[in-house]
Amino acid sequence: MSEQDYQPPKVWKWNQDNASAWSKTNRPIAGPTHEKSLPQGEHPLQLYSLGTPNGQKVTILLEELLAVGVTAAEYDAHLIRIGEGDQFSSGFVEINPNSKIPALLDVSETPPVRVFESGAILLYLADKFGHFLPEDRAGRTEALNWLFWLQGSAPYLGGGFGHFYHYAPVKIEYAIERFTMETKRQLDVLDRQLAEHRFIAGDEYTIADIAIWPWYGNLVRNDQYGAAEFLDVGSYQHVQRWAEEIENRPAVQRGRKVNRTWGEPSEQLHERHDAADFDTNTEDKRGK
Ligand SMILES: N[C@@H](CCC(=O)N[C@@H](CS)C(=O)NCC(=O)O)C(=O)O
Repeated sequence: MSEQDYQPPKVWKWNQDNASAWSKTNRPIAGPTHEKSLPQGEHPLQLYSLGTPNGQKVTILLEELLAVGVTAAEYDAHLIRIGEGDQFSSGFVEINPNSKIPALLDVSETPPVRVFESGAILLYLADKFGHFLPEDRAGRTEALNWLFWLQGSAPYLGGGFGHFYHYAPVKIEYAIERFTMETKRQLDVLDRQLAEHRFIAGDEYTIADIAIWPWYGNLVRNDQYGAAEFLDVGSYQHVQRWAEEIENRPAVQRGRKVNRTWGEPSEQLHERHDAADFDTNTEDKRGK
């Protein structure tokens, strides 16, 4: 049936025979599918994640915190393979009832504190350790404006544009048009802001940059969806300048490798339990 002929039925039914690449991920119900507890390492922070843009936000902030000497931000990053359904284990659902990476357990607190939603994790860590979020009310509010902007905007980029332009098995003009329009509008929002400011929320590098870069930085650096030419990303020159500056930060270079299972082997560190893992355990070095 072509998309023009499709008429939604009166009541939607879950077709479980429809075994697509995402059939282990996409379900119309919440809750666990299997009993399994989560592994736990030795560090104060236990992260359960995957190196997608939402995952990168947290590992970049953790690496930035360690880089400024916050040893209490030491962390174990455990790999959650969402294509295999790891996010539906009973242990994962206990710390994130929404079954999506990233999820954090702070075992340095009594009782341990669970944190889910990447934006909430960034805010929790910035508040807890007093870095990458201005203390004055106006500065803090501006950084949070952009953090919440990202949390509301990225689903149009990922679930909208990225899905229909890159992942969907059929190319649907209506959907690609709609989400391209919105993605380009968002890039223009960022470009105008970055024309006036070195960083997203002003002169200071904050969790707003750390949240936005994995999505829009990777996009304009052509590390996401192979859409650089299609979106004419070169025309967003202020976003380009900002994206390059952030990409050059050593903590960003480390953070983006954590829990990544695709791309160059040297860019993939499946699990991170120690700072030395970056030198010895990336996929090009493991077992050598
Ligand atoms: N709003 C959430 C979104 C998290 C999210 O969409 N995670 C995706 C990977 S990037 C996921 O875990 N998908 C698995 C699933 O949908 O079952 C956040 O910011 O943490």
